[in-house]
Amino acid sequence: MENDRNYEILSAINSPKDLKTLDIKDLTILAGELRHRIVNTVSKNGGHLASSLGVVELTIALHYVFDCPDDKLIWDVGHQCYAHKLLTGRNDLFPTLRKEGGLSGFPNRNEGPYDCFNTGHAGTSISAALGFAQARDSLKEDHRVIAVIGDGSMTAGLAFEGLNHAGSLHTNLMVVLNDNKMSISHNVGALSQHLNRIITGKRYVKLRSEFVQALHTVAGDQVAQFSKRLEEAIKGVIMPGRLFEDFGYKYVGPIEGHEISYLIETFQAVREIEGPKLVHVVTTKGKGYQPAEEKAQSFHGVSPFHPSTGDLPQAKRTYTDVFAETLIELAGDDDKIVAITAAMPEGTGLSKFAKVYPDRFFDVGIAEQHATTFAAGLAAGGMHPVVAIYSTFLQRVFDQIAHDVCLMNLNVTFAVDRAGLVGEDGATHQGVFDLTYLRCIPNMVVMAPKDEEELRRMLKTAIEHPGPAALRYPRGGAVGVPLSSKIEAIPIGKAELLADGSDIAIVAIGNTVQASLEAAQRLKKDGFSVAVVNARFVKPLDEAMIEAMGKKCGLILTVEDNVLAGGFGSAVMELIESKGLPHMAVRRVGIPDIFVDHADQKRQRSLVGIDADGITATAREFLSQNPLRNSHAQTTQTAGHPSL
Ligand SMILES: Cc1ncc(C[n+]2csc(CCOP(=O)(O)OP(=O)(O)O)c2C)c(N)n1
Repeated sequence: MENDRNYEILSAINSPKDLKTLDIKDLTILAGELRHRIVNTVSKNGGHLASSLGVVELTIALHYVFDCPDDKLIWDVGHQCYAHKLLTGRNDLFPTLRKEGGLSGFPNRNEGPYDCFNTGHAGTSISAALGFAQARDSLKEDHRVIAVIGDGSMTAGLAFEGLNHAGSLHTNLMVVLNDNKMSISHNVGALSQHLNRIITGKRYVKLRSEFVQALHTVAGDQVAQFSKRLEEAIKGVIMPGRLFEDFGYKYVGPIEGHEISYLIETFQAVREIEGPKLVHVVTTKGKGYQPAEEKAQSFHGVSPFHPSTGDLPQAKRTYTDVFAETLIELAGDDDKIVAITAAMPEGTGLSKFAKVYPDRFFDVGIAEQHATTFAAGLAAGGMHPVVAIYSTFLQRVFDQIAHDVCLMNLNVTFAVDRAGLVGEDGATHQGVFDLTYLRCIPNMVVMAPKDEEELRRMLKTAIEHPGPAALRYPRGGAVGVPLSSKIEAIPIGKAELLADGSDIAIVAIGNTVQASLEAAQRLKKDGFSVAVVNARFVKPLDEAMIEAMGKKCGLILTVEDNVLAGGFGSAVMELIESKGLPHMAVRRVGIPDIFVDHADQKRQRSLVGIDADGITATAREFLSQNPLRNSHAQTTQTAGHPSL
């Protein structure tokens, strides 16, 4: 791929109106320019490449036929919206994609009226579109509403809830099913097989008519009657879109999704049909950029890469890698261990597990709630299920965790990946609520490792614990500590004192422990005596340790990569309140009551003050506000730090 290109047609498009004056030849050239612009930018900024490349013609056709922003276009997940951004006045800003202060990688209402609904999690588009359609009807407005949803996202239960409701409301709504046979990995499940049958259905349709015709010719009335019934039955199995027709939709498809003229004609015709309709469009993920077409899974979401060769950077060893390898190791000794992912075999590392234990691995599709209740059933039936889900997607599963797992105190392990601030994916993907929503549920054990060796130990601890347990670990590279050959479980609720001290106790959880150790070093240079506790458990807390350190230091500074509301620091405060512990002041470092936008992960940590700089600054302020907490602090203050 050449690096520089003159985007002659694209540069002249300031809004979708400008598209409508172009002919098919120019629209086809525009598709090439969009692809080039997307590959070029994503190769620098990282992002979701293959999905966006797959919908270039679809996006052009939708904006050509419909009149956004009056018409409402809602992208499911929204990771495929780059061409949409480029055609809706954001070409100039596109180089800022996923950068701090720049364009979001997902639809975002703050960027203007063309992004009418924020997305990032799968399966929301049909429900949201139906809400828009109903609002339009209630307000007696007149515009169209279109949801674009992938075959992967269609496996989400929420998508079916929307589909089901829309089918009964009979309002004007168009669902575009973008079928590329892929979720991030190959799509799974019966729906995916159904769609495949539709796509390859021409063969069956031909077969059906030949068969029925043959029956008519050779048979009399009775057999003809039978053949009619048979035809109906066959139709149910093989008529394209019968499933959607039964849901109350007019089904149109399957349609080749890279033929602009064909797409335009189809949308123009379907636009005029009243009621709910579903257009089934068949696309190729990664279309037009060979490396992404060949390795659609690897190019789903990428870090910066070399655009001419398509060479992806070598990934650093991550917490996810260590999790997957440890699970394989533990599964060797315990054949009750099974692993479950909700459409993220690569992201959670479980694809490695699947290679070793294919019969003990389950990809359930984008169905986090089902994954959890399925795990509950497995546990109730005597297995040791490990459910690996990103923190942000586990948000969906609160009720299943409470009602289906914790209420029965079942042995389900939750491996909560991408916990904490995640970087460029931004607000929709931050994993910053899990400590809060997990620790409030009875029976749940909640832990977070300070490094990858502790992750190994916590995974063993969780699986051996005869009830529900969650361990959460961050996105990105592990610390790089050596791994022991024998994995030792950790006693439940046991913290680790990493450094003793008497002026202030920094009590940190998970990935904030390393930064806290660094902050302690700096505070020591200031002359303070600083204790550092690796809390390990958010629930149950190591009450004895916290009480002892609180009594000794008088000041407790809690640190977490989670929202402050209801998080780890709150747990410590609740402990102090419930035990009526005297003479202890607590200050909490964590994420304030905001949604943290996209930026790189390091920068995000710095912005909310959970890195070493931030922890040091808060500790200094805390110490300065409490100079008389204990005698040692008093001596230190008067001796060396009058300015604090
Ligand atoms: C609730 C939820 N679970 C998991 C994900 C992670 N995820 C992002 S895109 C994607 C696959 C979507 O597949 P599809 O809808 O077919 O779109 P495609 O990328 O194939 O165009 C997944 C699993 C998510 N965004 N939301």
